[in-house]
Amino acid sequence: MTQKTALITGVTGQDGAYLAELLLGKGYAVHGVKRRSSSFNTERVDHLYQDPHETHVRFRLHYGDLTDATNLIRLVQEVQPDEIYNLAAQSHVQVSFETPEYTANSDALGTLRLLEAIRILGLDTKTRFYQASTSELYGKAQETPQRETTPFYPRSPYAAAKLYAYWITVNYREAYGLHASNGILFNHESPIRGETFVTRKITRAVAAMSLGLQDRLFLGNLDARRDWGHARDYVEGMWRIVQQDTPEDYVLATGETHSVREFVERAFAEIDRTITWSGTGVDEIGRCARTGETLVCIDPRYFRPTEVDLLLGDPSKARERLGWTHTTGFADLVGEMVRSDLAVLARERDRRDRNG
Ligand code: NDP
Ligand code: GDR
Repeated sequence: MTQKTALITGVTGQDGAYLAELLLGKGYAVHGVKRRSSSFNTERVDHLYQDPHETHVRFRLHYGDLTDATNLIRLVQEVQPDEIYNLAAQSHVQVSFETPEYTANSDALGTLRLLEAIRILGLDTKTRFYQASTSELYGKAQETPQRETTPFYPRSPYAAAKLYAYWITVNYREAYGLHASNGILFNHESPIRGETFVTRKITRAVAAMSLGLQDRLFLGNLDARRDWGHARDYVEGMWRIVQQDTPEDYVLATGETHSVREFVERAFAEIDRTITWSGTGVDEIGRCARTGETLVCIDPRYFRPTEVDLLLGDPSKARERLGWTHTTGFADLVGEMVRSDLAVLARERDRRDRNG
C-alpha cells in the first residue's frame, strides 16, 4: 500500500499532538504547521521529532499561519497532502471576546484560505479535508441532546467564526465536490490540555494544593455543563471521518454531561479531599468554598458575557456509521489528568529543590 501524507494545522496543540501520533502509528508521513514563536512551542510533539537530516523521516514541521494565504498555498503545494486536518484555531472561547477580529481571521477565514488552496492547486480530487468544528456551534441549545440536525445558535465570537468555517466546508463540498467533512466535537481533554481551559486549570490546581504549592483556585461559572471526553478517543474519530467514501458531518461526544462543579468535586476526590460549597452558582461570587485548608473561590472575571449553559451530545451517527465510541469515561479522565499533573508538578518541584 502506498504511504499516505497528511498535513495537520495546529499540530502543536492538544489534538494536533494526539493526531500526529495516531497517524504516524498508521504509517503516514505527517507534516505539521507550527507558528513562529519567541519561545519553544513544540513541547507536545517533541517526542515525535525526527532529525530531518536522516532518511525516511516521516514527521516534519513547517512554519505557517492560518492568517497567511500565500504561506498556506505554498505549503499545500509542497506537501501535496492526501488529507488535511485543519485543527489550528484561536480556540479559547473567553479570549475570543477580547480578540474577536483575530479569532474570525484565523478560525473563519483561515479555513476558507485552506479550502481555496486545495482548489487553486487543482487538488480537489486528491486532498481530503477535515474541519475541527465544535459543539460551541449549538451555543444556546435549541435541542438536547444535540445532534447533527440540531440548529446552531453561537454565543461567542469564537463560535460565530467556527460557524462560518462549518458552512464554508459544507459549501465547498457541495459546490466543488471536495471530500470535506466537519467533525462537530464536544469538549475533549487530556493531560496535555491547555492550562487555561477549565479542566486542566482545575487538575493542575488540585495537584498543586496536594503538594502544598498553592492554596486557592479561582473559577467562574460552576454550573455550566459539558460533555467531556478524552482527546485520544476523539482524534481516532477524526481519522475515521476522513476515511469514509462519502464526506459528511459527524458529532463526536460521550452522551454524558457534568457540571464544572462536579469536575471540581471529582478532582478533589482524587486526592481524598471533600469540598463543601457555600452556595450555588452566581450567588457564590466573592465567596470561597472550603476543602480542608484549601479554597475554591468565585471570580467574576471568569464569567463570559454570554455563556453556553448545557452541552450534551448524541453520538449515534458516529457509532452507527463510523463504529466510533468513546473509551474513557468522566471519572477516568479526571483521574488521569490529576495523576499526570501531580507527577509533572512533583518533578518541577524536585528540579527546583535540586537547583537550590
Ligand atoms: P489548542 O488550543 O490546544 O491548539 C490550537 C492550535 O492551533 C495550536 O497548535 C496553535 O498554535 C494553533 N494556532 C492558533 N492560531 C493559529 C494561527 N493563526 N495559525 C496557525 N496555527 C494557529 O486546541 P485543541 O487542540 O484543543 O483543539 C484543536 C481544534 O479543535 C481547534 O480548532 C479547536 O477550536 C477545535 N475544537 C476543540 C475542542 C476541544 O475540546 N479541545 C472541541 C471542539 C473543537 P500554538 O501552539 O502556537 O498556540
Ligand atoms: P469551552 O471550554 O468554553 O467549553 O471551550 P473551557 O474549559 O474554557 O470552559 C468550560 C466551561 O467552564 C466554565 N468555567 C471556566 N472556564 C475557564 N476557561 N476558566 C475558568 O476559570 C472557568 N470557570 C468556569 C466556562 O464558563 C465554560 O462554561 C472548549 C474549547 O476547547 C473550544 O475550543 C471548543 O470548541 C469547546 O471546548 C468545545
